[in-house]
Amino acid sequence: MGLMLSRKETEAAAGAFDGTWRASGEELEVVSPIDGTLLQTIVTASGQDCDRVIAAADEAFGAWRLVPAPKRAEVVRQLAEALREAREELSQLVTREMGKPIGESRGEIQEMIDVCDFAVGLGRQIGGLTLPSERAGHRLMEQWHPLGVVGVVTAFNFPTAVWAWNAALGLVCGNTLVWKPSSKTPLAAIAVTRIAQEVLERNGHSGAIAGLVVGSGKEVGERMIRDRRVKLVSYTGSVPIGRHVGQAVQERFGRSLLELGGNAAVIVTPHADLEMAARAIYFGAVGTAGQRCTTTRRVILHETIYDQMVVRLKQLYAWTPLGDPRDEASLMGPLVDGNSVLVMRRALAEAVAQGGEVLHGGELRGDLGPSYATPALVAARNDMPIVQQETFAPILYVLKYKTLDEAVALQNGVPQGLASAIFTNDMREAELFISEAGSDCGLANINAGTVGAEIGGAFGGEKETGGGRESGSDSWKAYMRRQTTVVNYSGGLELAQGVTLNIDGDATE
Ligand code: UN1
Repeated sequence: MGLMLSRKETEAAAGAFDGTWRASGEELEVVSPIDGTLLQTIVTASGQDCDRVIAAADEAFGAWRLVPAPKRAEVVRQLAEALREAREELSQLVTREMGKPIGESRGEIQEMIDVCDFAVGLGRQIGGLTLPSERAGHRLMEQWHPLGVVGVVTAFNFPTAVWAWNAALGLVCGNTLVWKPSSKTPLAAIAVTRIAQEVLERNGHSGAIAGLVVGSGKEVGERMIRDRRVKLVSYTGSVPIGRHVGQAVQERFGRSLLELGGNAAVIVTPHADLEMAARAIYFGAVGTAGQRCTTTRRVILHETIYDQMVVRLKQLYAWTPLGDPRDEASLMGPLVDGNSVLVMRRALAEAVAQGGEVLHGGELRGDLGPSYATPALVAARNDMPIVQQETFAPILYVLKYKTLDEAVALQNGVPQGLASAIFTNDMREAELFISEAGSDCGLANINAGTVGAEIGGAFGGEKETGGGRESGSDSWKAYMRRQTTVVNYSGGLELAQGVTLNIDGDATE
């Protein structure tokens, strides 16, 4: 099979797959954030390549939808096996390409395997309801049918797992895929697509079922969102682009599934296990160099434990093992590129200008490489404009509260609504937080941090996060079309709602 990096580095790889690998767009140099080395040059997909990949996926759908769901699930089972075999190689590739620590990359590949396993079971469970009909001798039921081509647009921070959440479910549901990965992480996408290709072809199916287009949003993304053959666009990324995607897809009455920005907060009450809270907050803020949508960006501390918690967080921040993410000892690696470091520095300057105070970190670490910075802890207020935004960097804003109602209002007082958590051993506080008067987020945890959502639950959030749900629970329903069916086996015609058809005698005249 051979993953991307085993190829000669001088050989430009094709960034489009429709059953064969060929691309005619511009060249793209993929550079490692670890040390700036050129990993590979990719020929990206042109607009025409994109059309071709969508057409091939659409054609492949005709046959794939007819394969019984348990048999499609068997292909996904084999995909999980192939991913298990490639786990270490893929993990190393993810780390080299986007810079997350190797332990986190292994966790990401594990997440792909887990969601495939989940989807295998789903192959025998995508059933609809049978409901009581109001008419005698009638059956009322619903069925779930495959949708068609699913466009999957993924971000750099989870360059493989987010595809897997969509792909494993999408494939078992009978759909075909066109994947547009982030242009920062095409190598992981090419490697994963090759694995999928191998598994599909080995089972006698077209590789075009798992199509790929590496390319710019303008050239390739625009086509995908406007193409009527793409029945569902699953987009993970920023709020402004997500708003554009949602509108463009809606205009043609397509479906979109949006996973946009987060601005997760953790509330710590006086009744919390403070050390447990400090560690969860620390990892939630610093893990993946603050580049998860579930990253802890705000911590809301009760005034009585504020000083103590800040001291402990400062200690943990100062301890941070920052370095080469291939080194098992590094807890934090570089940000994805030099621009992200600039964005982080700009956000810190804005925070200070808006009345915040940097308590720790935020320094460039040019000695380690061009995209390294120390994680920052900033005393702030929730209404500062910069706190209301998602800056994709390791900046944690520290806020203070007096009453729990105030803390919940602060937690909810941002435009985003993805992840949230409370640390408390007081049952009333905990229950209030997850009640209808509590967190308004799609994910709300008690005594567990905001990052590291399990694949078994539905993943996604409210408000500007976009409302989509992926991965576990009944998220599969987004990947299918529902059909309500009445079967009349009574031998007579009975109209619904008690309506009668008054035809006297022979009404043929
Ligand atoms: C993302 O940041 O886009 O909950 C997804 C988590 C991961 C997924 C994050 N399982 O942190």
